Amino acid sequence: MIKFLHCADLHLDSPFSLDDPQKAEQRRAELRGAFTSMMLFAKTEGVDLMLMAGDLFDCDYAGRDTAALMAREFASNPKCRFIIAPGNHDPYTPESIWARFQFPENVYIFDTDKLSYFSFDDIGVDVYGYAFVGPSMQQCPFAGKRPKNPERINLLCAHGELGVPISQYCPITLDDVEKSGFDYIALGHKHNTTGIDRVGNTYYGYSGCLEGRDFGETGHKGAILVKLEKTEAGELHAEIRGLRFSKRRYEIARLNVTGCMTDRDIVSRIQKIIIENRYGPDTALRCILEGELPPQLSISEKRLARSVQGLFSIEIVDNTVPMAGAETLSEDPTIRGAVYNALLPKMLEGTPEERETAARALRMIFDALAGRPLADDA
Ligand SMILES: [Mn+2]
Repeated sequence: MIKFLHCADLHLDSPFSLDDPQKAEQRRAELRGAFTSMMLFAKTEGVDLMLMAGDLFDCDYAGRDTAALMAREFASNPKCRFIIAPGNHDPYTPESIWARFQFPENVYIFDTDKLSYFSFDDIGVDVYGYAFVGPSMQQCPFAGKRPKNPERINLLCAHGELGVPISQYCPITLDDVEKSGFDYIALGHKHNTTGIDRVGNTYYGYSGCLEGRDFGETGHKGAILVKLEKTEAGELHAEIRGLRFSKRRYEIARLNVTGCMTDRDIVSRIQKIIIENRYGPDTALRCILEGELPPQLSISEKRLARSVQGLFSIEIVDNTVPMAGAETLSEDPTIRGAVYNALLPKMLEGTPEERETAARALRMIFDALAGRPLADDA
């Protein structure tokens, strides 16, 4: 039986998208922390191999100190072989860190866009792979190819885009996977894990990234631990487990706030979904407010965000419509009723932008008529 970890898309040193630059810097440090946690796990678990399926760096941001950190981590676990298949963000070029930096002996880096492999005779494993040698790749290097020694455990470590035939990032078809003859294909490129599936005799899938970097990459992130055994008859037994290494997670919640009369009502509903979903100090939350609110309640996204407790950070998006009490408003003989009736069709049937503008206009006018200071969005 062999044991390996499958990870990808570390994007070490990449910038984080968060409003607060201090928190973005903290996130960069935490990403390195997630990486070292994974390395510590590999050591204590005694994995034989680590398959790293590309985009370990964002190439514009790859610092030598981060390369040095990686090299130190690799060297501290000499029993584990680290196999790296450079991706579209960290392609193997003569100037790249892969070519120029001296990595320890237990690190194996694919350096061409043709399929090649490393043999590990002591554990009966061949690891195939290839490298991006530039920011894009039009063809799948393993399409129509098969491993040389079918009786061995044959793994593929690869960066590419599965199921997108016109992809610029190494288009891979399910047919390529099914006919490949590999026992396990460790893919990188998609930041949200797909889980590991099986087609024909091949396990395949995306591990996802180690830490989410924005609201497009929600949920816990990590790597995949695989235990594989191949019998003499060529039968495959696999135990596959997703592991969490991320320190934080991005989450998006939609919240209907119809019935709320004050800021405090809205904040207490937000606190309620935080508890229900077990969001906590590890969570960067985007909370999208929906539903109908009294027109005189002027929402400030920033002010609401400052009142919410218990999260790493929160971003509030106000998609509500000022509607409650509409019956009386539409009959209001003053300018309030006239404005309301004029904006109502846009608020009900407009495009999302028109609805937002109409709702904002209504609140501003009502605020102005009531002599309230305008909603503070600063
Ligand atoms: Mn990629």
